[in-house]
Amino acid sequence: KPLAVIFDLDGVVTDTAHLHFLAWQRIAHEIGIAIDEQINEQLKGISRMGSLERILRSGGAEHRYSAQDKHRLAERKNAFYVASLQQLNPGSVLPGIAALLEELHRQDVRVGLASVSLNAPRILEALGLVEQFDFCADASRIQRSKPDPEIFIAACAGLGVAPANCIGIEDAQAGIESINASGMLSVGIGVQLLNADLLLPDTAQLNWPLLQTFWLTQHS
Ligand code: G16
Ligand code: MG
Repeated sequence: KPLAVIFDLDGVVTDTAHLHFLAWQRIAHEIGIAIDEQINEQLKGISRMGSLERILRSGGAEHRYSAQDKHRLAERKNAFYVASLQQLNPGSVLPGIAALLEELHRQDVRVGLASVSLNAPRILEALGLVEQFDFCADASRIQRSKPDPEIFIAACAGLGVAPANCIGIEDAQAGIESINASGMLSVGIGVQLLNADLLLPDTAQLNWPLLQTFWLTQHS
């Protein structure tokens, strides 16, 4: 069996993508850029500054702002986003996740978090899941965002488990690439992801027997 399972946060443990979108939409509107849910897909798993750069580019405004302006916009977006996190509670955990976390602990499988969100600790707190994670990679100490494997490798290192003994779970294409490059097995959540070693339509399908069977199939 795997020695550890490492989770992405947004899109796997809870759905904060819509809250990110609403906060970005507000900022974009203020500077005269219209964004729709389609661009939101491209922002999943992408860092805060990386997301802002993509939004500015989509409005042809990438050269209109200084580095300082961009920092101010990103900070303003984060203030809206953090305020909206107040709606999160234990009921906001995606289907199947709470039961899987409990079963992993019963099975003595280590549990890690690999989120690029600087708000990850407060989100886990709001969801009542702090105790369920043996180690959370610190997004502020990551040099290279997903699809680089750095954050998943940091989560493995913090758990003291080699990537070859881990499963990573992601809902974003950049995240699947990050897991694959780290040497872990990848589980994708969603229908449009490429290159996941196992692809499931949603988190409700996730459970320990399925992960165990998947692991055995990959190692036979
Ligand atoms: C999440 C979201 C991204 C967001 C990023 C940074 O990543 O998917 O849309 O831009 O975190 O978040 P923050 O602005 O809170 O630092 P993940 O890795 O949890 O999917
Ligand atoms: Mg995600």
